[in-house]
Amino acid sequence: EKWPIGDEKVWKEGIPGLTQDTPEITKSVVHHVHTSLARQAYNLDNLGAYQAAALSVRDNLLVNWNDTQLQYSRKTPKRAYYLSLEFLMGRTLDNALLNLGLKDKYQDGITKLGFNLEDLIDQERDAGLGNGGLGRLAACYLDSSASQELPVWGYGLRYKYGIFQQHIGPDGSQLEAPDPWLEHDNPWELARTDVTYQIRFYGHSERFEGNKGIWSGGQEVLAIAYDVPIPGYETKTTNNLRLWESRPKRGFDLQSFNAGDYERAVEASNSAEAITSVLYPNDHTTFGKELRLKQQYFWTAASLADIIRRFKNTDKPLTEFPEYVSIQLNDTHPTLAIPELMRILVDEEDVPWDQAWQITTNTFFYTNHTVLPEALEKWPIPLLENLLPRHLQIIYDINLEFLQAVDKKFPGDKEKLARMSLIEEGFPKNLRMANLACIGSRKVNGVAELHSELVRETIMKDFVDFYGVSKFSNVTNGITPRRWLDQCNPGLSNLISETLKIPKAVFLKDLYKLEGLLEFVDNPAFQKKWAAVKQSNKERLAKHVEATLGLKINTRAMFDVQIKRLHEYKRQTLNIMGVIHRYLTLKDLSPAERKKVNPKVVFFAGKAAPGYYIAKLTIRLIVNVARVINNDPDTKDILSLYFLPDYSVSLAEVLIPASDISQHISTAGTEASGTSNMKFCLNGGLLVGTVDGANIEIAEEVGESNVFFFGHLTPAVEDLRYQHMYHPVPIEQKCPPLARVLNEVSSGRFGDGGVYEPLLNTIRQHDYYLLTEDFDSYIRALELVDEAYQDRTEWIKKSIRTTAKMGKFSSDRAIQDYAQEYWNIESTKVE
Ligand code: T68
Repeated sequence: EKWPIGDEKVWKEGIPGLTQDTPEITKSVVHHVHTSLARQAYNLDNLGAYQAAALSVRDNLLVNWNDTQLQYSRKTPKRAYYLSLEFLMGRTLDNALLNLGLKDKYQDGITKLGFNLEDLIDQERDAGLGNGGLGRLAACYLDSSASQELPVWGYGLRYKYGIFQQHIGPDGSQLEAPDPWLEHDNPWELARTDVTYQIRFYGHSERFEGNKGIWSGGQEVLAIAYDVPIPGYETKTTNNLRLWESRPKRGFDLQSFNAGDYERAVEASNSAEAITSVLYPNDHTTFGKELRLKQQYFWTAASLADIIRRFKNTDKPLTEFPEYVSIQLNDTHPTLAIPELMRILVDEEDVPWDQAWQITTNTFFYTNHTVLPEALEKWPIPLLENLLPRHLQIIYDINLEFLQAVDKKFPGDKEKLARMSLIEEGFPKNLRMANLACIGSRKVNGVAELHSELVRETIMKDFVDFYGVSKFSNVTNGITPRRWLDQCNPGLSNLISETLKIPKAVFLKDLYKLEGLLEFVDNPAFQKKWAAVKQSNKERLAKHVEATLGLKINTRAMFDVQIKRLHEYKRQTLNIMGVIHRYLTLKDLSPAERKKVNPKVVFFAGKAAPGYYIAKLTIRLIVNVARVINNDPDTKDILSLYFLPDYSVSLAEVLIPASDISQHISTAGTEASGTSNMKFCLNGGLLVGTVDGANIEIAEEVGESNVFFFGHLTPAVEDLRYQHMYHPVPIEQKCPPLARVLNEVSSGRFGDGGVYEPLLNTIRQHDYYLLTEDFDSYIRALELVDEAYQDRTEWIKKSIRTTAKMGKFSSDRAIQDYAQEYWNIESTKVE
């Protein structure tokens, strides 16, 4: 290969290397202080020092990034692309240092410069470009792909505002504020103003023979690429997360209006920028807002254009596209990529329709994350017709052909046709995104065994009959042990390494190695060290809470944690009713009896969608119950309750390692997987939970005697709901202890009772999430937890066994499943 430009030697001498030793590191940090920041030692604060350190680390990432990308373009391995509207990355500095293996060196250098690395790490704002599990899963998968040297890129949106900041108002209610994560320059991204695409909206579509069409007119918006390097652990491989920002097309809008319309021109430019301005904070509901649909199309169209341009650089024919490209759809949000690829192939590349469909259905893979009916995405047809007229035609053509095939296989089954159609009848008609994602993809998967079975038996039942069951499989979720063990719990990670006498990298790359801990379960000296790590994590959490909220926490108590989005199906309400029940029970005891009770601290954290009234009321109830309980001299030493505001990845990193027990208590069959359950267990916390999602597989691994299960099983749920609907029994009869709790809330024991009536009524009336059915066994499970915690040695053994059996839940395993079973990609070593 010939050197493309100038003097090769001069060029090569100029290529930067990695800054690997302390003098090089301090030099590069000082360099960034003086040049990138134009500051000096005299006026440098922690924030400035963080920024300079981050820029210095970024230099290292980019050196590796360049080598990786050059390798990919030279060797043209098959690549996979992970399309996700959310990437909940959290902070980067600490993670990048650990993956690069440079944390100690930077610690040294930063100390020499007069700063403390941990303080600098704390300066970073979370990249909160996601709502919860789905977005964090995407982040873990990027880490695992890079760590296993797999050619995987992520594609998403660069929201100006990520998930809102949560504040708690004087009455205990959630208040939302915009998340200013880009207020200071973001050192972890690189604007690629040369990588841009024009994305069309509105306009009109003409049709020609052979399903061809032309889409023109309307409005064009520019997509600009921002690249975020994704370093693998202990490898040079550094992959890319490409996030798109929307901008007005320069010149176009301003010229297309005459001088008198200047204000409208400016409005048009504002509306272009609005597309990527904010992350939608609604999880598990469909909203039907035009701007959200615009986000989805803008992002899928820019990503596909980019993928196709890269493929075309290889000079291979488009018929070979699926041999070089696999695209994973993270939920239905990127499903418009299916008609968009068809449009590009048929309208722009002159590929015959049938061949285009062949290419498309061999390229895409669809992951479902929920079976809750209200969460299945639907888009009003009139909205689509207006915004994406050509895509709607393509969707109709796909639907026609598909329904003809269904009719051929199941002649005359009109109801089946109606259920399977891409279009749901009604006023307005709706596009069913899950149906489109399914028929446009090679494989459909759920995220835990039970969930995948429910996908096959409920929402995809007709499709299983039509395609055969082999199209529908399971990939159980996983979490990255780099962030969720080593980074968040260095004490435990060190102890494991020292005990197993292996470097951390061995088990951080092969999590099954943790099984070696089983040998030490009965070793008293090890048990003691294990308990000491948990204790110091509890103290770290207490310190954090004292510093941020000014509250003092009893670190001798059992720590019980429920942290996740607020949702009725996740049943934070069950938890808070359980806390009130405990409080009432303690109040009934004599002072002497109370002295014998083991203290417990209950933590909640999580955000509610701003328009989700019942979820917000639940927060308000928790906060106000906390105010009463924590100030009651009878009980405050044995029971306290905290709602920690503004839950985030960074807060999770402090909470999870400190938990003794955590709650995963969704109504059976509603939580697709859950991933924090895996994080708690990896950090030696035990679970109390329902027989749902990944809880089941965790219990399979660690043994049921190490998990506190309760509640009805999935097959019972449907019938119980039917009973509640048609043969309701008053709650006083059904569940007297819960009735008592509701009455105490109603009667104003925790502030104005009337406020909570709508929340209480969800339980008293249909009780769709079956709190009254599960309350007794829930309370019993918590009693068993209390008993088990009394025998501290036995508890520690359970804790060790739990961590030891978490191998399966590494996202490395999950990504291997995707890479081998679906994408057919292989790892590529970067020289
Ligand atoms: C979660 N889904 C599942 N959705 O609830 C959880 N939805 O069980 C699972 O472990 C996790 O996905 C990973 O598979 C979500 O987090 C959303 O956040 C969401 C966002 C927008 C629209 C719909």
